[in-house]
Amino acid sequence: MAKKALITGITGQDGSYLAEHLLSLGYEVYGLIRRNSITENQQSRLDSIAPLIHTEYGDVSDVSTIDRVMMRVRPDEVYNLAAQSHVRISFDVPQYTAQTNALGALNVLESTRAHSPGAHFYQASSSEMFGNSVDPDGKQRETTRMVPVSPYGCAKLFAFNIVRNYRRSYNLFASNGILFNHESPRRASNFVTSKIIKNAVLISRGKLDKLELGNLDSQRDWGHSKDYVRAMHLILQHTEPDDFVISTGQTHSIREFCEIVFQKLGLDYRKYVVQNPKYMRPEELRFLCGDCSKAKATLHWTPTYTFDSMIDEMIRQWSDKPT
Ligand code: G4F
Repeated sequence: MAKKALITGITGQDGSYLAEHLLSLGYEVYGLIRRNSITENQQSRLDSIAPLIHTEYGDVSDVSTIDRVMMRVRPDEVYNLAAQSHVRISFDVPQYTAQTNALGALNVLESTRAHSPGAHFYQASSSEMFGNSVDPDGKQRETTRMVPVSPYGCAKLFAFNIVRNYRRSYNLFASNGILFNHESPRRASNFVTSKIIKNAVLISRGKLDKLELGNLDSQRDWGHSKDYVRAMHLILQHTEPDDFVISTGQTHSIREFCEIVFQKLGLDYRKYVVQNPKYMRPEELRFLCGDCSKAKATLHWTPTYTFDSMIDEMIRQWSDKPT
């Protein structure tokens, strides 16, 4: 019989790639969709697989819907990807962020414990939980201290810890993937990689003359979402529940990212990129570079995209859009 997977946050970048990956492995895929007043585009990332998956309106903050879906589906695997995923916006909506990212995760976990206790549970934990902690070798790993610097990171840290607590207290198969930044053509354009690429393409066409950004000196370890959803699945196939860093081990500043993208389009970023304090954060996470040796050794996970091939794919996608 086909395994059943329930994905919260299925309409997002990771949710949609994960659904495609699980379908390719023969899973029956169920997804929770948060109702939005603008239906257009809301499920556009799922367009190609819509007839193959089962979706239901729900929200991780609404326990009754989670329980109802959990009881009906009784999934073998639960992937909790639903979140308010934008770090800067979490400073504007800290309570909503905590409700969704912290209590929402607890709601899904508690519902799994109550109605599908044998299910393997995946929590989308984040490198934002580390804050500005870095090990002496310049990396972050599973054992690095977590001292978050944003409401988003604080809420994610609660979810991370409650997953570990439920694992030990109730013997649940509950695991955390500590994912570093991951991008793709499906990344929303208010995250920095998509924003830079989308606007650099517009500039190259003469449709725009400036790109306003915030902090250009922070550094991120950027991988590709498609590689990272494979890791999510592998984490739940492991013999025991555990926590894994998923990263590339390479880091670049936002400035370098601009330089590379503009160069690929035949432009000099220094002529177009300006800073606007509006995009700065009250507290910034300055540096991320993950050590994913544990995932490589235990799960035999390796990324297939390079930094360059990821950028090229994103540039192609934005270049193909009519303007
Ligand atoms: O693309 P970002 O908004 O991603 P951020 O904040 O690192 O968060 C992403 O990665 C986390 C994993 O560590 C996830 F948990 C989270 O859900 C999300 O996917 O910003 C990246 C960097 C930051 O340092 C930011 O200050 O880019 C800098 N930046 C500079 N100008 C900007 C801008 N970020 C955005 N979004 N917009 C700007 O104009």
